[in-house]
Amino acid sequence: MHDATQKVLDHVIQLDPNQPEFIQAVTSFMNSVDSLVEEVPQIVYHKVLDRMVEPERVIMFRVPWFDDDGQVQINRGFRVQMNSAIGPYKGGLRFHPSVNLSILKFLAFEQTFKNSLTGLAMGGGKGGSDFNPKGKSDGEVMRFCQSFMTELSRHIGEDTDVPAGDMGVGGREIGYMYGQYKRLQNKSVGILTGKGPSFGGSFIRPEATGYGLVYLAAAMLEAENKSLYGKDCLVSGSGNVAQYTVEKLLHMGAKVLTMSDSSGVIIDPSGIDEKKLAFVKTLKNVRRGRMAEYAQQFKEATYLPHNGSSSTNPLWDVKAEYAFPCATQNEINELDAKNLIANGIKLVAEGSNMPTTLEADHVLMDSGILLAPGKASNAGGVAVSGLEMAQNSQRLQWTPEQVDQQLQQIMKNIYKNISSVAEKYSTKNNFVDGANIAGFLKVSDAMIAQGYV
Ligand code: NDP
Ligand code: 2IT
Repeated sequence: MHDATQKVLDHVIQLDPNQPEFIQAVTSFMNSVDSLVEEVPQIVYHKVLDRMVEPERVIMFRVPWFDDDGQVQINRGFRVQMNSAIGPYKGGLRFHPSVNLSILKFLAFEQTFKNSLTGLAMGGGKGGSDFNPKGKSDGEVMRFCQSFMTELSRHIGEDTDVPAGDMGVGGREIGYMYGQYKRLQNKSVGILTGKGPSFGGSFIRPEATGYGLVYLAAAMLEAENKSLYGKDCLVSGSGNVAQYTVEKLLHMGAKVLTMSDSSGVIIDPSGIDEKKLAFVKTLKNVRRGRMAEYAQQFKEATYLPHNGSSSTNPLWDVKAEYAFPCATQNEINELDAKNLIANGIKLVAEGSNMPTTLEADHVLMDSGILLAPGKASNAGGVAVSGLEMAQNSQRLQWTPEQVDQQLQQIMKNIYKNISSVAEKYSTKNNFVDGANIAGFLKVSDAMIAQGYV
């Protein structure tokens, strides 16, 4: 690494040594953009990298709420407003007990470059809470969301910052937060995306991340004269992204062998078909149950509970052609990556944000397989969020077909952009470098043009 890049990375580590996820995301990014320090010297002159790793603003607040026993509970709320160089801050809210500043800064950092790749005018942000929605009643979730929005409402706006969902935040939570915002501000404006279609939500937003992921993988495979048709695929997770990834893979004629949740993995050698997927959707979205039930319902499947002491995940040790991690960060470690390669995987397309550890990344990249990094391959969700903002500004609602068409076009454009930037600045098919460099060039150009702010 060049001295100038190394200095920025060292400073990040020195300032926040206890933020491992943020350091990981910055390290991976710096590895890609390091070569630009000579090619585009103004990024050093204008201290672009130094500024990019420092959020424009971090908001942290207390969220008190009443549980069903009438006891007051206290959680932490956050919003990281990372970068507004190309548009209003935009990015999801995550409700999960692991949420802390390190995780939200890594997600907001990734989001900034991802959003720039969509071609829409959106800056980067991320927020959420360490609130655990698991096992909470509907009333508890509503009271939490209302309290969370009571504070967040002062910091967001349709032209300032527009949050959406992420892990633990879906249509239910967005609805409750939107209702509370409206009550506080007496305004019906698009301050959140992922709303219900009857109150300003875009069609295809729930599907968009998973569908977009499969569209991008299809574009990559097409360039190699390959396709998804008839191929065995691995999917992890069973939430929003995983469900619609499986759905679109089935539309494309692929066979899906696996899904998972935070308790365990299901392996179904006969394939997860439309009927079984419908079962998973009801199980996870309506009954909020565990994937273990899948193997009770469909006897051909095996359920393997996560074993805390195991250093590998059995899901990544199933023989298949293509893999779609759609659960959470660092879900593929070095050994998992080696298992994937040993089993003949040809493509890994990331639905989750930063699913691979730095070591796993090296294993996958060195193996020469196709690796689609999250900031490109999961950008379909935020892209349709951008389309929802456009519809809200127009006070119009486009048809599902219109939105899906635009999503397909955006994912094709992302593929073309990251592959041509990879060829120009790195090596053919190095989509990690392609995505990082393409995102960086667009955001840095806007930052330089706007002076030292
Ligand atoms: P959901 O909350 O809907 O689903 C998350 C899924 O991952 C659940 O099945 C959950 O299991 C599982 N999971 C969580 N932690 C673990 C773990 N430690 N080990 C195994 N499985 C785990 O979230 P999303 O589907 O929205 O998000 C998934 C990923 O995609 C995240 O990385 C998110 O940042 C990313 N993403 C999401 C977008 C969106 O629009 N929603 C857009 C782009 C990226 P359980 O049911 O047990 O909790
Ligand atoms: O990680 C992501 O891109 C998201 N959670 C979606 C963000 C959004 O604003 O739609």
